[in-house]
Amino acid sequence: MKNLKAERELSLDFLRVCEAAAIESAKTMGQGDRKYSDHVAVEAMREVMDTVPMRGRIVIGEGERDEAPMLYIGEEVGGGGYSDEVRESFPEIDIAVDPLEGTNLCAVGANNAIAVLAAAERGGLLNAPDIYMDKIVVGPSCRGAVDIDASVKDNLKNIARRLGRDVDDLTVICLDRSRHKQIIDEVRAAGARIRLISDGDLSAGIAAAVAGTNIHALMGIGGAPEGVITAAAMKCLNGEIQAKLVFDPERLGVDKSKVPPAGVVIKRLKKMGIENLDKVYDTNDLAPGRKIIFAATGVTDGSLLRGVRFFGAGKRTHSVVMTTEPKSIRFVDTVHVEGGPDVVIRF
Ligand code: VTB
Repeated sequence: MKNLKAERELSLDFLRVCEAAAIESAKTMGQGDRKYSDHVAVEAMREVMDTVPMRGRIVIGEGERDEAPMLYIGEEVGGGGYSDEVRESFPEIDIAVDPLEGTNLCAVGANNAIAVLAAAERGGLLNAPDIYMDKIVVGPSCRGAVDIDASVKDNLKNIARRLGRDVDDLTVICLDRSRHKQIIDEVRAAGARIRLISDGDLSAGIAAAVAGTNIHALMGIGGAPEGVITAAAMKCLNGEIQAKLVFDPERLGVDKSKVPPAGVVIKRLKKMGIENLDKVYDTNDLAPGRKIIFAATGVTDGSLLRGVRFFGAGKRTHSVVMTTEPKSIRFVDTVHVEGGPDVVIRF
């Protein structure tokens, strides 16, 4: 009972963490400086994170210790201001953060930038390397109906069957990258519709798992860290992700000088204990935790969340907070009142 209470409260603490990051980055929306937008999100997230009553450890963050001053992998967070004795009683939590998912989106004021994190008991989130990952994400009705190694055509046929509709009635979401030419061609040939996005395959994956968003699957290669956070969301939403690590520059369609050679990455992966490079990761491999908490706040308007609104005497944020124990999904509309007693709050 005590743990259940602690988890519920932690989820609301993590809500505050995401709200703070979203507000600070939203202030920079459209300024065309993605690095700065990210920087303020990281600072705000880190500051509030430290007030959370937990013994937290970052497992997915802004990079390795020597390349990121804050929220680096392995950093211990939380429990600030409490005595060591009190801290000892706090739960041990692993955390994956993306303080600003879609830095470019925020920099140009485009849709679907979010501040997001996932948390779990120790070991509950895969310490994924910061490389690319091929993914397929679907919602609850299509769990078990897709296979990342199958053709796009077969996957679409199975999704359509589960959803009781024709393939033409499906919409696939995909990052607009040259590496996805084949997927895009195959979706078009199958007769389904497609939404190409410039960035943000994490919020796109979540949209694919929520009915009513008019997105039925996410396909293609994005970041591996985003894949882990997506998996945490899938555990809460009963959706499914299947994924494979990708490091071959040919497949990524990127300039070879921009990514480390495959040999170097393979060495790094082996050092991390990843032996099977072709492994298909499912939802549980990426987020094995039993007690998952997922929180996200809209920075700019999106398909699931509204962006931060500023109204002189305060701010309004829109978030989703989900937990697996108990299974709950809360959409939270918070008014952060800053003005005096005469401030009017609108419905
Ligand atoms: C991916 C995707 C992210 O950036 O990491 C992408 O997972 C980067 O891909 O959601 P490229 O290197 O091809 O640009 C995001 O889209 C975040 O904006």
